[in-house]
Amino acid sequence: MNKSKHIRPSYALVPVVIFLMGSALFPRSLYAQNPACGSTNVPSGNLNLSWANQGPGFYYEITMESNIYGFVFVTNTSVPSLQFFADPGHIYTWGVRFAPVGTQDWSGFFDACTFATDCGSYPNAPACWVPTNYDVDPSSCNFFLFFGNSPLAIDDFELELSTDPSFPGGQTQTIYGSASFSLGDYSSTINVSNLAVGTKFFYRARAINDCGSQSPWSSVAWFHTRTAPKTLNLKLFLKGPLDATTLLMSDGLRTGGLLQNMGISPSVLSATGANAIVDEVLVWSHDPVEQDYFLQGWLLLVQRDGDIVTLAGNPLTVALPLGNVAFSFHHRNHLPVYVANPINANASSTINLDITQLSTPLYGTQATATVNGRRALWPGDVNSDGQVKYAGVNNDRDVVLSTVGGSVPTATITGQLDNADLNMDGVVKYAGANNDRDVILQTIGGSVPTAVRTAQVPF
Ligand SMILES: [Ca+2]
Ligand SMILES: [Ca+2]
Ligand SMILES: [Ca+2]
Repeated sequence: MNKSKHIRPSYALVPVVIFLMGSALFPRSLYAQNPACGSTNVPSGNLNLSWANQGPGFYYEITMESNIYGFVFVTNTSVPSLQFFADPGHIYTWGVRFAPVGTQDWSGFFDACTFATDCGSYPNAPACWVPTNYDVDPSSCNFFLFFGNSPLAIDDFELELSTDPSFPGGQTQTIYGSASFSLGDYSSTINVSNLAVGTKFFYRARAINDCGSQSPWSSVAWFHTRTAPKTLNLKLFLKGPLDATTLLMSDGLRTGGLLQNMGISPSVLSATGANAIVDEVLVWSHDPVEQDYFLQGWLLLVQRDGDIVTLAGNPLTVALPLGNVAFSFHHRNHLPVYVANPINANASSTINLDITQLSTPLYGTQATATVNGRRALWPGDVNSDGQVKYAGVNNDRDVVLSTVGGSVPTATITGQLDNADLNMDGVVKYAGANNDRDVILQTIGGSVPTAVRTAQVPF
């Protein structure tokens, strides 16, 4: 059933001339019994080939060609019959020769015998599996179609693509593909490039067999291509390094030389003042319906004044999923946040999302700390498990202690970029002024050591 028709060479039935010598040794003739030579409208599908029995002591070699695929197979059998899958709409030519068991003393082939198959039943409608989401790359989109578990003799498929779900002529792109299955995998992928940006497309597919018979259309699927590039003006505060009076974050990691080798542009890393770099942050876009579906993620930098920029120091400018998009913001030792109101990415060329403003709704309850009337991400998740814990199993405080050596609480570690440095001053400190342990205690409420603060995100 593996057709592989595009790679198999076509060569004429091996027979006659080469095996004249064998024919002379074994002059008996073989006769096709089923299908009879010259048969037409032979039912396609599983077909039992049979020929004149030569009795015990002989085995047979069968050679099969089709007018569409060329050479199909050559195989041996010890009985005078062979089951074979006949595709619809083919003209098959086959031959059989025989030899005593254990020898290669072949007889001649019987005269080339030809039969034609019917058109078979229409193939089942395929299913359109991919794409289905809002974030399809318009420059290169793979369509993934599935043709059922036993697709009889599907040869090609037809894919229609339109912005109108009724697929009107003149507004519909038609793409033909070859369904070259491998055994057990009845799916096909076809790539379409240069789709329009920021557009909702509908698509459907149908299968075509070798007779040209078409299956019904699949059900209609749809997807959105990404928008044209948008500029994202993003802003957040990390409470760990945030000065509550000036509302500027410390750039102690940068001044301590701990942000080297991160691929940050030198001019960006050397900036001082409000635009000095504090640390890396990660921003993700999400499907606003399937909120745990991460679409795209970007590794970015946060400045002392909260502005989020690329490693080259610019606002993020990217193509986004068409329609509503949600965003989440992450930092390695602060709890992440998820923006509750999805943003319509197609509405304008610029998106402003300021997580420091109390007026920006976030998912969950107390998703951030409030510092001087502004929002700031909760610090203290040293072990990056989405919770800030001061006591008990997997708590974050013990990690701070073990980072400074585990036994002498007044020990400190400097010169390392470490998650335990929660106030991000370049020093890991468990006790004394400006220690990192108290940051954990403040985040969980400051009074009940067993309290736990959990990230307010829907994933
Ligand atoms: Ca700035
Ligand atoms: Ca934790
Ligand atoms: Ca510190």
